[in-house]
Amino acid sequence: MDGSAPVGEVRSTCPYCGVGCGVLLRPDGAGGLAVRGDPEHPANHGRLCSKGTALGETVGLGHRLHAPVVDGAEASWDEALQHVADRFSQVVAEHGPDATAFYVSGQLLTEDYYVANKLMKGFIGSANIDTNSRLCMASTVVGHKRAFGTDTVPGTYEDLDQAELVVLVGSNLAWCHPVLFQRVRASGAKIVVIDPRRTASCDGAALHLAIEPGADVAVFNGLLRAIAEAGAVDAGYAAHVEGLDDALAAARADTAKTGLSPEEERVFHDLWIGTEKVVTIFSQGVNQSTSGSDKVNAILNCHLATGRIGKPGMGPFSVTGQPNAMGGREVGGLANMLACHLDLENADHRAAVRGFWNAGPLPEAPGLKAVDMFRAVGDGRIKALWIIHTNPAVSMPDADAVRDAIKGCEFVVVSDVTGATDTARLADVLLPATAWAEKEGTVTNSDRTISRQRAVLPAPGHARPDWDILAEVGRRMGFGTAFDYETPAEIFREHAALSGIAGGRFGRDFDISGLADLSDAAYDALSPTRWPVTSSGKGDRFFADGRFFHPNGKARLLPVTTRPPAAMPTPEFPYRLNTGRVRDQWHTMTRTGLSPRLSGHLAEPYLDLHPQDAAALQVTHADLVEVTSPYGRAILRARLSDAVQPGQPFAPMHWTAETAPTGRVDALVAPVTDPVSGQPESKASLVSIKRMEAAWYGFAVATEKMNPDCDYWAVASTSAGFRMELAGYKAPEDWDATARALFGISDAAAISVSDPARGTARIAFEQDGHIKAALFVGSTPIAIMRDYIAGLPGTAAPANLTGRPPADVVDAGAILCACFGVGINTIVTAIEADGLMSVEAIGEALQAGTNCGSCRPELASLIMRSQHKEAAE
Ligand SMILES: Nc1nc2c(c(=O)[nH]1)N[C@H]1C(S)=C(S)[C@@H](COP(=O)(O)OP(=O)(O)OC[C@H]3O[C@@H](n4cnc5c(=O)[nH]c(N)nc54)[C@H](O)[C@@H]3O)O[C@H]1N2
Ligand SMILES: Nc1nc2c(c(=O)[nH]1)N[C@H]1C(S)=C(S)[C@@H](COP(=O)(O)OP(=O)(O)OC[C@H]3O[C@@H](n4cnc5c(=O)[nH]c(N)nc54)[C@H](O)[C@@H]3O)O[C@H]1N2
Ligand code: SF4
Ligand SMILES: [Mo]
Repeated sequence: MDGSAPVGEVRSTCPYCGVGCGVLLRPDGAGGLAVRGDPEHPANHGRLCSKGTALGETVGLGHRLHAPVVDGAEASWDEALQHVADRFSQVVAEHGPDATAFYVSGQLLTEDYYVANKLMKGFIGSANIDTNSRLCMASTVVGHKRAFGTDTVPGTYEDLDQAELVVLVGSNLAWCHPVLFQRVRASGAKIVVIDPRRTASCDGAALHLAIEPGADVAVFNGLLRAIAEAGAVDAGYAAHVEGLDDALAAARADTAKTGLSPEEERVFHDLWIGTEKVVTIFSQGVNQSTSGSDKVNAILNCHLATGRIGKPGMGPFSVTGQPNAMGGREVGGLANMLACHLDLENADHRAAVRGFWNAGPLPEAPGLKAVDMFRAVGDGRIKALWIIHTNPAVSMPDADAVRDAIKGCEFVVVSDVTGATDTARLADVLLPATAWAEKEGTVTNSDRTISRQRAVLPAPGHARPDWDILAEVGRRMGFGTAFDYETPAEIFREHAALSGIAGGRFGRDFDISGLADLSDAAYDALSPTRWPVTSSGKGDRFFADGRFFHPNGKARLLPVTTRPPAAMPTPEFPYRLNTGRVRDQWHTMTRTGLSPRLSGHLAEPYLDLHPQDAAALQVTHADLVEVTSPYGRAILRARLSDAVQPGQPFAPMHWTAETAPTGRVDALVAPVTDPVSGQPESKASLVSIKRMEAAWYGFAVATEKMNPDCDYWAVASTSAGFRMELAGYKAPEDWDATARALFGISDAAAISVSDPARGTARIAFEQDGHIKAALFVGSTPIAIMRDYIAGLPGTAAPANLTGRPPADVVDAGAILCACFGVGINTIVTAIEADGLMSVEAIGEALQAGTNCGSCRPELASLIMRSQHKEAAE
C-alpha cells in the first residue's frame, strides 16, 4: 500500500485509540467528511469501531476556537505568540528554567511532540515536560526498561491472529480497543479476562477471573510458581535471561490473596502453561496502580521464564491507549526521557543529543512527573505552564486541586481546538490548534506501526498546527535556527536522523534512520511502517533472537511482591472506587460528545453499584448518589449491577464541568502514585456513598443549549439538539419560570400540566407549530421514554406531555448499535418476539452489530438475559 487512495479519498489514521486504524476520508467540499475503514491498513483491514465510524459527526466547527485569546480578548497570532515567548523568557530570567513547565499529550503527533521536547529540554533548559501518558503508560515504560533494557513492545498485531490463548489483564479490550478485540475474536483464540469487574470483554471468554483489586502481582507470582512446579521453565531460553531464581523466590514468598478460588487458579495455570501460543494483553487495570510497574514485571517474568516472547503468536503485549502514546515515548515525552529512547540521566546520551541539537547544557535530573508537576503549580514553584492537547482539570487525580492550581498559576497557556473545556477556561492565553483531518504528521500505534495523519479539511479561522505554534515560540524566545521548521516532514527527518545515533552509537531499539532521507513527496506518500527501520532492513518482532538491551544482552526477571492499593477501606470511606471508560466516549468528550449517536449509548455519568451495597445504602436503580472521598465529591446516577463486586463500585471518567459539573470523577481520585513510574492509582480510591436526598428530578429536551441552575445536571447531544437530566435539593416555587430560564425562552407559549400535590410538572414550549423544548419534573427519578422524548424537539408533533409515545410509535430505547442507530428496546423486542438466538440473527433482522461490531458483546448479553428469563419462567 502507498499513500495513494481511491479517487476522491485520502488515507489517514483514526485520532482515537492506540489500535491506530487506517481510515479513508472523503471531504464533501462543504466542511463535511465521509469516513470509512481503510481495507489496506495492517491494523484494521477496513474495520472501524463505533467511534471511528462516527468521526464525520465530530468535525463541525460550531465549538471551535478560531483565533488566539489573551486575557479573555481575541488577539492576533503575533501578539499572542510574542506574549507567550516574553512571559516564558521572563520567568526563566527571574526564577530559572525549572519555574516553567509543559504538560503535553499522547495525542500529539510525533512531529508536534518532538518540537515540544526539544524546546523544553534542549533550549529552555528544564526537564519539566511531562505528559498525560504518565497517567497511562508510565508503569509499562518502567516495566519494559527493567526487563528488556529499553521500552520495547516486543509483539505485533499478527501475533493476535496466531495466538491460541489471549489473556486480558486490566483491559476492557471490547470497549477500549474494539477493532483488536474483534481481531482476537475472529482468530478463535481462547480468552481469559483478569479484571475485578465483569466487562463486555468477558463476552465469549473461556474464563473471567474477578480478582481482588490490585492483586495482579499475586496472580502472576502464582503463575510463575506453577510454571516452575510444572517444569515449564524454558531451559534453552534461560541463557538469555537472568534473575529467575530471585523472581521465583519472591513469588514463593508472596502469600497475598488473589481473591480467586484454588480451582480458578488451577484452571488458569493449566490453560496458560498448556498453551504455548499465549499473548498477555495488559492495560490500565495494570498500569494505573501504586504497584503498576511491579504488575508489569510480574507479567513479563512469566513470559521470559517460558521463552514465550518475540515468537509468532506469543508474548506480553501492552496495548497503548492514545493514538500516539508510542510516538510520545519515542520522542522522550516523559520527564525522565530524551528523544529516541535515550535516557536523560545518562551523560553520554545527553551529550549526543546536545551535540545533535546544537543546544545548551541539557538538564541532568528528571523533571517533575505529572502529579508532582501540578503540586508545584499549586504551590507556586511553577510560574509559567503550557498545556497542550490534554484536559488535566478533568483527567488528573485530585482534579479539584489541579483545577485550583491551574487557576492560581501566574501564567497559563492552553493549546486546544476548543475553548470550551474545563482547562481552557482557566487559561491566560488560549491558542487555537488545527484538529484531526486538518493537520499533517505521523503517529505510532501499539505495534510500532508509524502511520500518517493527513489534512483534508481547511483550518478554521486562524488555527495553526501544534508543531508550528511551538516552533514559533522557540524562535521568538531566541532559539532561532533550531526551530526553523517549515514542514512536519523536516521535523520527521530530524527525528529519524537522531534515532540513527540512538540506534547506531548506543544500540537503542528505536531506530528509524532508514527514513531519515525521506523526500517531502515520500513523506506525503508514507505507507504504514513498523519500526525499527534501519538502512539494513525493517523490523518485525523483537527478542526472537534472545538479544535484549541491557549491557550484558540479557533480559531480567524481577523479584516482585504484591502490595495492596495505597489505602484500605475505613468505616468512613468503605468503598473502593474503580474508574475507566465507556464504549462510545473518548476521555473528556470534547469530540465524541458532539456526536448524537455516540452520546445515545450512555447519556449520563453513572456509578455501577452491586445490589448488596445498594440494599445496604437504601439506594434503588436510577437514584442519584452522592459519592465523597477525602479529596472531593460527585453526584452520579446509580445503576445496580452484579458486574461489579460488593464494595467496588465503578464510574466512568468522561464527564466534565461542561457536561455534568458534579460528574467529574477525578475529583474523587487520590493523588497517590507508583513510587517508580509516578503513575497515579486511578482505579482504587476510597469513597463513601449515600443517596442524594433530592426534592425533585427532571428531564429536559431542547433544540438549543440549556442554562441549568440546579444541584445536579448532565447534558448530552441528540439528533434534535440536547437532552438533560436535572435534580435539586429544593424544588423551585414556579416551574414555568424555572423552565423559561432553563430554555432561555421568554415569549413562546407554554403548555403545561402539573400536580403540585405529587410534585410533578410537565411543561412544553412550541413555536411556529414546532416543539422547542420540554421539561418533565417529578419527586422521584423520572420514568419516561427518554429516547422517544429526546427526538421530539424541532418536530411538528403535538406537544406530548404523557412522556410516552403515541400507541403507533415505538420507543427504540438507548442506542446500542451506534452505526445503525438501533435502540435497546427494538433489539429486546425482536429477540423476544422472533426468538432470535444469536448475534448474527439480530444482525440479519435489524442490521445491529453488522458494521463495526462494537456492540456485539452487548447484543450477546441481551440474548443471554432473555434466555435466562425464559428459563426462569
Ligand atoms: N471507548 C474508549 N476507548 C478508549 C479510550 C476512551 O476514552 N474511550 N481511551 C484510550 C486510552 S487513552 C486508554 S489508556 C485505553 C484504556 O483501556 P483499558 O485499560 O482497557 O480501559 P479502562 O476502562 O480504563 O480499564 C480497564 C479495566 O481495568 C480494570 N481494573 C481496575 N482495577 C484493576 C486491577 O487492580 N487489576 C486488574 N487486572 N484490572 C483492574 C477495570 O475494571 C477496567 O475494566 O483505552 C483507550 N481506548
Ligand atoms: N479516573 C480516571 N482518570 C483518568 C483515567 C482513568 O482511567 N480513570 N485515565 C487516564 C488516561 S489513561 C488518560 S490517557 C487521560 C486522558 O485525559 P486527557 O488527555 O485530559 O483527555 P482528552 O479529552 O483526550 O483531552 C484532549 C484535549 O485535547 C484537545 N484537542 C483535540 N485535538 C487537538 C489538537 O489537534 N491539538 C490540541 N492542541 N488540542 C487538541 C481536546 O479538545 C481535549 O481538550 O486521562 C487519565 N485520567
Ligand atoms: S479501534 Fe476505534 S477508536 Fe481505535 S483506532 Fe480503531 S476506529 Fe479508532
Ligand atoms: Mo490513556
